[in-house]
Amino acid sequence: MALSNADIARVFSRMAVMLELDQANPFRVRAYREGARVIETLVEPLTALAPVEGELEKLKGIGKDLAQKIRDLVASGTTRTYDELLKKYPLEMIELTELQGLGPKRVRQLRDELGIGDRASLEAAAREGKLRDLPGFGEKLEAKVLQSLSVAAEVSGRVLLAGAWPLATEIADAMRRVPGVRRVELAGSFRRRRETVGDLDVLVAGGRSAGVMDAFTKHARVIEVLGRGETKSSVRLASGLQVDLRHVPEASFGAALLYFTGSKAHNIELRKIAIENGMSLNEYGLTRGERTVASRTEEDIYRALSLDWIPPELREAQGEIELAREGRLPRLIEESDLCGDLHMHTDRSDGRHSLEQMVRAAKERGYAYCAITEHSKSLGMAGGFNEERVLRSVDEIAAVRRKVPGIEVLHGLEVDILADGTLDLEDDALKRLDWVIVSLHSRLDQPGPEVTKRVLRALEHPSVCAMAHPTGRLIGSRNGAALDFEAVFSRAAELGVAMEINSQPDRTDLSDVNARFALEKGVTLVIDTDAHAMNHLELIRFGVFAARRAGVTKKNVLNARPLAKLKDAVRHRGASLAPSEPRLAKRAKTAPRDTAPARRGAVPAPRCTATARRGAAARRGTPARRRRAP
Ligand code: DGT
Ligand code: CA
Ligand code: CA
Ligand code: ZN
Repeated sequence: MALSNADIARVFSRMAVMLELDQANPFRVRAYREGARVIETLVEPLTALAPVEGELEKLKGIGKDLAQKIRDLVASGTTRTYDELLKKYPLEMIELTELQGLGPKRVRQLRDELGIGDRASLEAAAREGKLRDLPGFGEKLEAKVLQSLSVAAEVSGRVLLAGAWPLATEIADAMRRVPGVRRVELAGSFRRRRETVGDLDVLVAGGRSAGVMDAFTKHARVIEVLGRGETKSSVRLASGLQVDLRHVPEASFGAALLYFTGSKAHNIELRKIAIENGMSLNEYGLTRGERTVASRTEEDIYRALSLDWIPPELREAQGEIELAREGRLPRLIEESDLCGDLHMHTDRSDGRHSLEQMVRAAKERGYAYCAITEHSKSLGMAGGFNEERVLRSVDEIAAVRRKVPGIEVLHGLEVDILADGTLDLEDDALKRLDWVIVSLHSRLDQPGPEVTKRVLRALEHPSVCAMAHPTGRLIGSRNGAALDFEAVFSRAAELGVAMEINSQPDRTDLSDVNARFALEKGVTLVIDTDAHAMNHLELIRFGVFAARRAGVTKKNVLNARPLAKLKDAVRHRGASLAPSEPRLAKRAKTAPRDTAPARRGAVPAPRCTATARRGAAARRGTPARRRRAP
C-alpha cells in the first residue's frame, strides 16, 4: 500500500512528539517537526520522489536522515526508529499530548509520577484531584485538562470528514474498478457532509457479489474484516475507521441510497409521509401494497412523496421536508460559485509558500481575486506584522500584482483582537489595507460577557471587514469562546461585517449550526481556507459543506460576488478597498488576460464572469452532477 504524503507527515510529527517524550536532542525533535510540515504541504507525492537519487535531499528542511526515513516508509510502510519509539510511547500516550494544557513534557511527568498512559487513567487521576499537586500543574490546569477531556470525548470514535475523505475516495475508486460494477456511492454522514463521521457507508450496485466483497475485504487499507456476507460486509481500516459496504440491486439503488444516507430522523419523517399516503418506504423502495411505486432513483421517490429532491446536507429533519413540499428549498452554495479566497498566509508570516506562489495557486483555481492576510504583531512566533512591516508590504503586494496578472490581489491582514477588544495594529497602518479581518487567538477562555464585549468592540472599528474563525474552537480539543452569538451576529449584520466559515477541517468555524444562526440574524458570510500552503486552498470544500448544511445560498456569501460587488459591500467600512479603488478599477480594464497555454483541464474556467455563471447554472440543473461521488 502506498503511503500518502499525509501518512508520512503524520509519522514524522508523531516521531517528534515521541522524541520529545524521550528527552532527545531538541534539534532532532525540531528536524522531525519541520520535516512533517514540509511534507504535509508538498505538492508532489513522496512515493514518486523517493526512488529518484538525491530528489528528497533537495527539499528544503529534509536532510539526509529524514530522507532515509522517507525511503524506508515508502518501501516498507514503516521505519525502525518509529517502531522502536512506538514500543516505548504507545499512540494513546501521544494522544494525551494533544489535549489543551498538556504537552510532551507534562505527559512525561504524568507517566513518571502517576503512571498515566491514556485518557481513562488521566481522567480518573484528574477527578481525584491528583494532578494539581504535580510540580508546575495546579488546580487551574487540572480543570483545563478535565474540560479538554470532555471536548475530546464528544468526538471520541469519530474522525474529521477531511480525514475520512482520501480513504473514502480511494475505496470508492477501487470498487468502481470491479468488473460489472455500475454504481458506487458513499452514503451516511459522509454524504451529508457532517464535520465528523462515525463510519463510512458504501453502496455498490452491479457486478457479482463475490467479486465486490473480495475487492472490498482485501483492499490494501483494510486491517480487519469485521464481517463478510453476500450483501453486506464491514471492515476496519488501518486508521481505525470502520467501513460498511452494501451490495444492492440496481433497481432499488435510489431507495438504498436514500435509506443509508439518513439521517435517521429524516428517514423517519419520510416514512411517516409514505404511510399517511397509504404507502410504505424502506431500503428496497416505496411501495403501495405489492406494487413498487419508486425505487430506482432518489428523485423518483421524493417526487412520489410530493417533495422536491433534498440535498443530503439538509437531511437532518430540521424543516427541510416542509420546504421541499412547498418548493422552497434554498439553492445551496457550491464550490464553483466562489470567486476568491479572502484569508491566506504566506511565508512572510507563518505560511509555507511565498507570496507569488500563493497568488499563482489562487489564480490556478480560477479565482478572480484573493486576499493575503498575514498575522499581526502580537503573534510574534508566527511572524506577525507590525506597522512598519505592513508599510513594506505595500510594495511587495504591488510587485506581485505586476508579476501575476489576471487576478486581483487584495492587501489584507488578519489582525488580532487584543484582550480589551482593541486591534493589534495602529489605525494609520490599518488604513493602508484593502481587507482587514480580525480574530481571537488568545484569552479564548474569558467569561462570556467579557469576550462578547471584547468582540463587539473590535467589530465597531471602521476598518474591519470580517471576523475570522469567530469562535476559535478546535474540534476535539478546544471549545470556542463563550460568545453571545445573538449579540455578535446582530451587530455584525448592522455593521456589514462578514462572519467567516473557516475551512480548516479542525476549525470549521463557524460551524453549520452557528452559520445557520448567523444567516437568521442577517449576517453576510465569507468562506475562506486560512491557507498556510498552496495545497490548503482545496480545503475550501469543507467550508462549503458547512455552509450547505447551514442552508447558505450564493447571495449570502461575500466571496461569491464578483470583485466590484465585493468592493461595494465593504467600501463603507472605513479604509477597506476605497483607497486603492482607482488603481483597481484601472487594472481591471487593462490587465492582460492570461494567455499562457494551459494544459487541457489543468486550469479551471474563470469564475465570476458571465460564462462562469452560465456554466455553474447549467451544472446545477443536471441531477447527474448532484449525484457525483464521493
Ligand atoms: P455516523 O456513522 O455516526 O457518522 O452517522 P450515520 O448517519 O452515517 O449513521 P450510520 O452509519 O449508523 O447509518 C447510516 C444511515 O443508515 C443512517 O444515517 C440512516 C440509516 N439507518 C441506520 N440505522 C437506521 C435505523 O435504525 N432506522 C432508520 N430509519 N435508518 C437507519
Ligand atoms: Ca456512517
Ligand atoms: Ca454505518
Ligand atoms: Zn489565519
